[in-house]
Amino acid sequence: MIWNEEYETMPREALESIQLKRLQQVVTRVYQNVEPYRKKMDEAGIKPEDIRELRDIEKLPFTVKDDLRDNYPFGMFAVGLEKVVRVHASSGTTGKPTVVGYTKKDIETWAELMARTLAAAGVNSGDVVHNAYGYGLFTGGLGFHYGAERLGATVIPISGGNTKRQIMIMRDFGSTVLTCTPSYALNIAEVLYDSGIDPKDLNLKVGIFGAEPWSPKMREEIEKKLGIDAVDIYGLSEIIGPGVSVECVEKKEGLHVFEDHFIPEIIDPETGEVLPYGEKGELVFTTLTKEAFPVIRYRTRDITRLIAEPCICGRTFYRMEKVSGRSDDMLIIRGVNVFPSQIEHVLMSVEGVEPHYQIIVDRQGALDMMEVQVEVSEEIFSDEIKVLEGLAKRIEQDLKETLAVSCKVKLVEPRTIQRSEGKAKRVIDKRKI
Ligand code: DLL
Repeated sequence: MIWNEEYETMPREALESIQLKRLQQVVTRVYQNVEPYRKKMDEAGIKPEDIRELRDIEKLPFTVKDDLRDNYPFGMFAVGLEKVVRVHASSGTTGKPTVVGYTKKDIETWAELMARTLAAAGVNSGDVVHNAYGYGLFTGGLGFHYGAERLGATVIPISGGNTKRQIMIMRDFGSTVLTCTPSYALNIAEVLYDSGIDPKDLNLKVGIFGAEPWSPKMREEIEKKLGIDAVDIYGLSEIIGPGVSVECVEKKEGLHVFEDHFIPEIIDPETGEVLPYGEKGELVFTTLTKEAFPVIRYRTRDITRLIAEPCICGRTFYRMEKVSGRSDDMLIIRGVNVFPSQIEHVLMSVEGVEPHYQIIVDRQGALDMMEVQVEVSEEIFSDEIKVLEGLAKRIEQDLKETLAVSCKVKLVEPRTIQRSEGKAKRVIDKRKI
């Protein structure tokens, strides 16, 4: 179902004229109200009047996470706190969190975008949404909550954790929609099987999973184990939270970006150049309508490409391909660039290997060492040592072929790698400590 036909199926030309008008407005607003933006634009010799066509966006300076840190906590808000009705924050890997703010109207916009998101996944007012994203400073819980209410669905604000109780509630309340991270969905599936409950006894029909990268193979696993459609949702606190882009359940291929509110660009992460249409690179977003915390050309570090091809669902918004990794997630192992997503891809193509793994990086003397710990199924684990060793060797070879660097593979007993209740921690890099 399409929640907002008028905007979501708007002809491109009309959409682009709205985008230009809104871009001019937001650039003027940040220039007038947010000192760090004014300073950067003055340094670059750009005035709001220089934005005459959409392509002029390329003249504007980028915004990066450090800009937000340097102006912690509220220094990049474009309105006074008396207009801010909510703050959220995302915990970075280092130091202080990134703080974002919303006016009353921003909360309205967000609820609208999340209603569109849920509708794209096939949710309607008769559905019971089991919302297991974390409630709190994280944007996931409350983002979905407001969207589900706007749509008129019944929302269960369960938040993350206490998986057994989640399952009881899911069964007793007849939840039809599951919203959580993909790693937590797998965790729930596992506990479900342990409790001897057949997923068919539940009412679940669809899950909307995001907030972390997950491979197409992981989707297959979740869909099979829970007997549902699994749809990908993308977003980040700096832009609004969840509700930046989502797959439609009709196609499940590429996430429609809500382009009437956000302009996406793809740049070369090394040079900052905008890449020609269709190329893979770093995703950059400009918000067009946000009042409290507008952002101009924010570098997400997420790697993807844009798809302009029309979609069977009827939405005219461009799609972004499933995020394949982050430019700053890249590990450098003995000089070779390695992405965790490449490792996941290799692991998931091996029979008997479970989707639970962890990558441990350490340094021995001057040499980087990488160990991939991965769970195998009960059957494999109870096999002879020789069989296990053979399998580990095979995965080591496959990884070496893909990554061009060698690593050690350790097959571990089922259920030994810590399960996630929110975003999974895949990499432990001991070199930095
Ligand atoms: O994770 C917002 C969100 C909540 C999205 C619930 C979807 C569902 P942050 O905590 O600020 O916000 O983290 C943002 O998470 O830059 C990506 O690296 C990653 N990420 C989010 N969604 C996806 C996805 C929320 N579908 C960061 N695929 C982003 C891959 C994702 N990575």
